[in-house]
Amino acid sequence: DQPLFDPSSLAAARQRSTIDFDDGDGKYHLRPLRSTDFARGHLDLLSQLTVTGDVDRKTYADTFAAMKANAGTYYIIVVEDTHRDRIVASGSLVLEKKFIHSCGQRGRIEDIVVDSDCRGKRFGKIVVQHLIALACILKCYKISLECKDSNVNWYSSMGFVSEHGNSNYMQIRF
Ligand code: 16G
Repeated sequence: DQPLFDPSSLAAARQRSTIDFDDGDGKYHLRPLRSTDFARGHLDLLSQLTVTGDVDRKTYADTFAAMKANAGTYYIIVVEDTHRDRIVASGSLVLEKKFIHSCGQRGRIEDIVVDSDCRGKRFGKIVVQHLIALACILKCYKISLECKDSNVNWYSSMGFVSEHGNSNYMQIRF
């Protein structure tokens, strides 16, 4: 059982994040994805966002290992409900190296999903705000995302701005 990335960078992001995480007296943990999260229903949660396909434990573990081997690229954070041993929120930050912007890097925010049973706890905002703080710490010059029409206002409320005349393509420049 290993974390996808060094938890200390998430701890640093937590200090910068402007939103307070109510952990329900220790019931909820905000942490990097772990290789054992297959058993905690990570894919079931992702299936609330889109098709996941029929992925078995080994394929999940191989994909996790491939992500982890690309150090400094994949940052997936989750909220675990420790009472139910389930993942109830998840979001990804993926970094891409560039020659432009002084050999900088950009980030992409992907696969933001909150369990439909856990709405109203602000877990979505907490995950996204921590990914924004993480991108800042990791020195991204910008982060971007694509989202449904119905989520444009929600992402605007966290500082994302539509660009190129496409309201569903949104970014934050640091
Ligand atoms: C949304 C997600 C994107 C995800 C896609 C899946 C965010 C900000 N956007 O656009 O990351 O990959 O849905 O839909 O979470 P698809 O199966 O049609 O690609």
